[in-house]
Amino acid sequence: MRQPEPEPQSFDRVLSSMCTEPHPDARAAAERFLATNPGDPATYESVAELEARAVEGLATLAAHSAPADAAGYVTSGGTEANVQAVRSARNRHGGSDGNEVNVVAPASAHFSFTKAAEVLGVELRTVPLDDDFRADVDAVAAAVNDGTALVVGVAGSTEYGRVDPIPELAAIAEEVGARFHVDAAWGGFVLPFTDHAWAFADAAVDTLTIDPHKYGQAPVPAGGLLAREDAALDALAVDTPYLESRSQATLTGTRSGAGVAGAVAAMDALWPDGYREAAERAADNADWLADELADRGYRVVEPELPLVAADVPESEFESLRDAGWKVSRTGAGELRVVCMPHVTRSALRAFVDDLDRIRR
Ligand code: 0PR
Repeated sequence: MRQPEPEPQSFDRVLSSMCTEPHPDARAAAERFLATNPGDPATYESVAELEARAVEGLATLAAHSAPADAAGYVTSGGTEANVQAVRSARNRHGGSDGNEVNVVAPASAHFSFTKAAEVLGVELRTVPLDDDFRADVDAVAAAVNDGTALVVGVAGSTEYGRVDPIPELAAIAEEVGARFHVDAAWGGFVLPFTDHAWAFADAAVDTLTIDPHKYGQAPVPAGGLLAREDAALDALAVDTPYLESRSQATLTGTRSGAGVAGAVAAMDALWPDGYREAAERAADNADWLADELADRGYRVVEPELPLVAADVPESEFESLRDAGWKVSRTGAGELRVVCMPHVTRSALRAFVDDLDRIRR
């Protein structure tokens, strides 16, 4: 018997996700390319052409200029991009020949780096943050050595939306002959409209994660990996003897053509004005919410990018969840609200009204 189809989650009360409603053009493009596989570019030629445009678009964001040139591809989310950045650096540092290599990352780095270290057999050296949740530069300098294949900086951290001191971290990596990777999976589509130094234009960044399916308003699972040099991708290539294309640098084999086409359509529709407007609206919303929470006596972590964290007691947090709000908590237990494009001011007002009702 056919079961009734469940409805997808409505975004009305989703305040903790880094996914968002895709742009209508992106949704339409994704549907058209649902059955295509960019992993076989000799067969699915048009989606392969689209992927080159996606990389050019992402490179434009990361270089602050157009036209921009970078190697890269559309990954399955930020996790694949981060795993591949670690894998590329490991291989280029001799780690695939049995040498022991390590990766140095701030404690704020996403858990995908833990997965990468485990799968790739590299040591992950996690270093402490400063008192504003950014990588502590001195701690990073103390942790690197000759075996360091990769230093990681985060531009838009998952828990607090912080941007690490990217140029300083790049300099440390360079000094010890390590590669430097920036994880801008979430921040990448907001940062071009701020004055943060975070990307190819600002520092010697070797590889960069920047996900269209987060702030880029593309459909899941469109992540992005960029590399300054082709050699970073060459270090990932394996032979593919029975395909017309002779090698493959991606981690997954069959990939989402919908993600690729959706990413291009979203960037065509929104870069740069649409993304600028979304970033400005999100920043205003985050500031507004931070003020409202501070006015009510909560300790609020000042938003830097559009993400608000505040100390809200467990019982109130649970009541907000019971009221249908999809909120989450940081590792330290603070309520976390990610002001994605679907999060409107009126939704935040309703959220604060519910909080007031709960507190009474
Ligand atoms: N890098 C950063 C800085 C991230 O924040 C994330 C995901 C990743 C890498 C990994 O990206 P993928 O999840 O695309 O592989 N950050 C969110 C998180 O872990 C992901 C997320 C998205 C969680 C949507 C919930 C959700 O509904 O919180």
